[in-house]
Amino acid sequence: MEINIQRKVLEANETQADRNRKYFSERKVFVLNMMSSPGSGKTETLSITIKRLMPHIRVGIIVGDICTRNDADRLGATGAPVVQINTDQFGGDCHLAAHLIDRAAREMDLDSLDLLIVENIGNLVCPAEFDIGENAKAVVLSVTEGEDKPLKYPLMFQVADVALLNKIDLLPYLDVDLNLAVDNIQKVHPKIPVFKISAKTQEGFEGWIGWLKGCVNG
Ligand SMILES: Nc1nc2c(ncn2[C@@H]2O[C@H](COP(=O)(O)OP(=O)(O)O)[C@@H](O)[C@H]2O)c(=O)[nH]1
Ligand SMILES: [Mg+2]
Repeated sequence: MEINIQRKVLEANETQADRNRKYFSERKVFVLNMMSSPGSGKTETLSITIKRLMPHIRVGIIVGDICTRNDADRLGATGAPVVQINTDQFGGDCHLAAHLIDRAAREMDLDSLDLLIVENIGNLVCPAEFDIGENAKAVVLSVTEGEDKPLKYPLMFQVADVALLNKIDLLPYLDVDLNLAVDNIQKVHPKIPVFKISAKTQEGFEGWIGWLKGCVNG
C-alpha cells in the first residue's frame, strides 16, 4: 500500500515536471536544479556564480528551505530576482516538488530571464527522486563531508549532470583525500564532470562557469 502511494506521488510529480519543462522551454529559460546536503555551500556558490554570470546571462532564483528567508536574502543581494519557498506550510517536505516550482515560477517574469536556478532543500536523498522540470541537475559535495558520501548516497550522484566539490580551501586542515572523493563520484557516475572549487576564495570557478554558460548558450 505504502509503495503504491509513493509510486502515485512520484507519477503525479513526473506529470507536473513535464508540464514545467514545456513551460520553461516555451519561454527559452534554462533551468538548473542545485542539490546537496545542508551546509555544503549551495547558497555561497550560487552568490558567486550569479555575480559572474550577470549581466550577460540574466539569472533568476527559486530557493527552497523548510523555514526562513535567509537564503533568499543572501541571494537577493546579488540583484537577481528571488522567490523563496518554505515547505513548513506544506508539512515540512524535505525536497521541492514540481507543483511548488510551478507556483514559484509563475511569480517570476521568465521572459526577462535566460537561466533559472533552483536551490533545492538541503538533503542528499529525497531531492534526487523528484524531477522539478529542470534541464540539468548539479550536486555540491563539500570536502568536509568525507570522500565516501557518493558511495553511501549514490542516486544523487547518478542523477546529477555535474558535480561541484566545494570548500577546497579547507583541505590543509582535513585528512580528506580529494582524488578519492572524485573517484568515488565517478565510480557511481562515470565521466560526470567534477569541478573542484572554493566558494570562499573563488578558486576553480572558471571551469564551472564555463560549463554552465555552455548549457545556457547551448
Ligand atoms: N571555508 C569555506 N566555507 C564555505 C565555503 N562555501 C560555503 N562555506 C560556508 O559554509 C557554510 C554553509 O554554506 P551555505 O552556502 O549556507 O550552504 P548551503 O546550506 O548548502 O546553502 C557557510 O558558513 C558558508 O560561509 C567554502 O568554499 N569554503
Ligand atoms: Mg542554502
